Amino acid sequence: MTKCVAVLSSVAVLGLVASGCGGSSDNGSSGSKTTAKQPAKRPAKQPAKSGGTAAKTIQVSMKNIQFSPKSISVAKGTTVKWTNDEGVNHDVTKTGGPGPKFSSGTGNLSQGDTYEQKFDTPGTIKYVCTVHAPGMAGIITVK
Ligand SMILES: [Cu+2]
Repeated sequence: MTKCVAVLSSVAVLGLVASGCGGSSDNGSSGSKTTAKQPAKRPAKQPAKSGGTAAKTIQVSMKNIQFSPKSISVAKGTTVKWTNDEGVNHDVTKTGGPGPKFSSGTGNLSQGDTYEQKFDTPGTIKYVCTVHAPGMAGIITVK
């Protein structure tokens, strides 16, 4: 089929329609798009950076033996990313609310470490740093 692509390419350069290449459905991904410009390499598979409203990430800092912000409200499907911003080990461990349990592992987040968790189930999730609980706790409201 590579030969066919090459022919198709050169035909396209000549400005002719590629009808002579044994059917148009051969190159499955082309669909109705007529952008046959780079037939050799095909990096067009990348889903164009998951922007949009669905895949969002909210940052929470761990600083002064607190989560900051302590309470956040996020849309369903949001990922929360915690970052330890001080030289004290912390962790992120769910203590209540809907959805799956999660924990970064007791006290295993050193300075600069991050932990991510996605929230798909609406409700109020409570979590703590088990090292500094109950003083170091946070709430995530998923809508
Ligand atoms: Cu802590």
